[in-house]
Amino acid sequence: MFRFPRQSSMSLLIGFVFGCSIIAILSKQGSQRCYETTKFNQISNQQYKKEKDLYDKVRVLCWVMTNPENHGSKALAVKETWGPRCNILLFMSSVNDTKLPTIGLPGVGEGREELWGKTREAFRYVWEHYQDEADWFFKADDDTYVIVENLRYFLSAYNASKPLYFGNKFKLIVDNGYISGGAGYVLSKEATRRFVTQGYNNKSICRQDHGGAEDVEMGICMQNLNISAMDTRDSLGRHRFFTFGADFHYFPGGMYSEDHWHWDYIYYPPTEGRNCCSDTTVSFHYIDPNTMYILDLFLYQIRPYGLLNNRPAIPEPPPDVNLTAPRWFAPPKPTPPPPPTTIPTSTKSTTTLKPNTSSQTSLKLNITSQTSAPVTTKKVEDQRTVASNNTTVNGTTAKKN
Ligand SMILES: *[C@@H]1O[C@H](CO)[C@@H](O)[C@H](O)[C@H]1NC(C)=O
Ligand SMILES: *[C@@H]1O[C@H](CO)[C@@H](O)[C@H](O)[C@H]1NC(C)=O
Ligand SMILES: *[C@@H]1O[C@H](CO)[C@@H](O)[C@H](O)[C@H]1NC(C)=O
Ligand SMILES: *[C@@H]1O[C@H](CO)[C@@H](O)[C@H](O)[C@H]1NC(C)=O
Ligand SMILES: *[C@@H]1O[C@H](CO)[C@@H](O)[C@H](O)[C@H]1NC(C)=O
Ligand SMILES: *[C@@H]1O[C@H](CO)[C@@H](O)[C@H](O)[C@H]1NC(C)=O
Ligand SMILES: *[C@@H]1O[C@H](CO)[C@@H](O)[C@H](O)[C@H]1NC(C)=O
Ligand SMILES: *[C@@H]1O[C@H](CO)[C@@H](O)[C@H](O)[C@H]1NC(C)=O
Ligand SMILES: *[C@@H]1O[C@H](CO)[C@@H](O)[C@H](O)[C@H]1NC(C)=O
Ligand SMILES: CC(=O)N[C@H]1CO[C@H](CO)[C@@H](O)[C@@H]1O
Repeated sequence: MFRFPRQSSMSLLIGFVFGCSIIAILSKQGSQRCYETTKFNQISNQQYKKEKDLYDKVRVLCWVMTNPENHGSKALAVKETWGPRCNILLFMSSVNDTKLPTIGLPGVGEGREELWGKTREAFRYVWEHYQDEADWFFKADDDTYVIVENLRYFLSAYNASKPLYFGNKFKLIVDNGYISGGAGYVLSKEATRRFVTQGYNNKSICRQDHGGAEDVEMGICMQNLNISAMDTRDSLGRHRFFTFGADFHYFPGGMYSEDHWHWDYIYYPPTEGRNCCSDTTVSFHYIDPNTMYILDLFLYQIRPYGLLNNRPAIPEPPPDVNLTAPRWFAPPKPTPPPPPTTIPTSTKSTTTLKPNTSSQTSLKLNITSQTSAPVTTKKVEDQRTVASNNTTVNGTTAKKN
């Protein structure tokens, strides 16, 4: 119910204040005030004019998973930063809160065990109320930061009448892979239609109760509905949807030096350093409210003088355009060097450092060669691929081999 005009920050602000008072008047708690919007982001008119062609062509409804505890903090930060850039912005919660405002989904509780139930109900809600007003239906958490313009740009290459869904793909559990929840995922109109009209009420397609891991249940559902979990990397193999913040993906160590679960889940090779992230990155996760405001400051206000933007009109296809790439697996860990035993104390440190350093370097080199040439990963793909999960998906149809 919370929409934003597109052209000027002034009307944005007016629309917000006005919308809020309407809600306050309509609701019985007329005295309830909107949340303070002192930090409300100023989006320049120019930004929106430039992007206007896509704003109208690639209409994105964003719904944000939140809960009463976060309405005035995390969800508010979304509302004051990236949220209004969506064509339609909705906050889904277990209670109606006229201040944000939120939609209190009926019959839905709070807590991790309810996330799938909330997701089911939220998609049903947006389909019932907004099916004609959006082409894409994007789910985000209240700690996901989204660059909505890049989401539109990326989606502009696809047809919303096809059964597709997009995000950061994980390789486990679901044959075709499933999209991780934290970075957000977007369903095409056709995918949303199938979910609500075919999956929602059919227990052989989608889980009917509220339990289970939200993103996994959605992945199973999508697969049963023949909806493809797409590759969202750019043509250079750099990711666009991130399960963590940029620093985690940028700096080696986050995933590379320890047994991080993400390492075992990610479907496509991870990328790090300056090449961690696509120029047209869409989302980061685990972003606290303050960081959202700072990201907004750097992305929408501060501008280095004289930069050119030479992006092609439509993004180049991702490396795995036909969804035939096998799952990526981490290179084997180097075996730890034997503990030094008879080395005098004076030389101990230097000697023990050597095997450590060299093994780490070789590990990194192997990673680098994979990430810098994503097209060759098929060849490089190691022999530990799980044969039992071999599934080929072509564009819109999924077939188990
Ligand atoms: C929120 O309000 C709507 C509309 O009045 C109502 O249908 C819904 O049941 C309410 N949700 C909750 C959780 O009370
Ligand atoms: C999009 O897909 C639908 C259904 O497959 C098709 O009818 C339509 O022509 C496509 N639109 C474009 C622009 O390709
Ligand atoms: C549920 O889905 C299955 C598998 O697609 C289908 O055979 C069955 O007819 C569906 N049931 C209903 C009630 O639509
Ligand atoms: C999915 O595709 C398979 C094979 O083409 C087909 O048998 C099945 O009915 C489809 N399921 C749905 C829900 O469309
Ligand atoms: C992917 O599919 C397109 C269209 O079906 C086809 O032209 C292209 O050759 C395929 N690419 C690969 C790598 O299979
Ligand atoms: C090097 O190896 C030693 C023992 O194998 C270990 O305690 C230490 O943490 C390692 N250092 C680094 C930087 O990995
Ligand atoms: C790195 O690649 C080289 C050459 O392909 C190989 O010999 C070495 O075992 C690999 N190292 C790791 C840690 O996979
Ligand atoms: C997995 O699928 C690929 C592509 O269809 C095929 O080349 C390969 O032989 C399959 N592997 C197994 C173990 O079925
Ligand atoms: C998948 O696409 C490839 C290349 O376009 C084609 O050869 C193959 O027949 C397709 N498989 C299915 C199941 O549609
Ligand atoms: C992975 C797959 O085939 N789907 C299955 C993926 O592999 C594991 C192990 O075979 C199974 O548990 C899954 O059901």
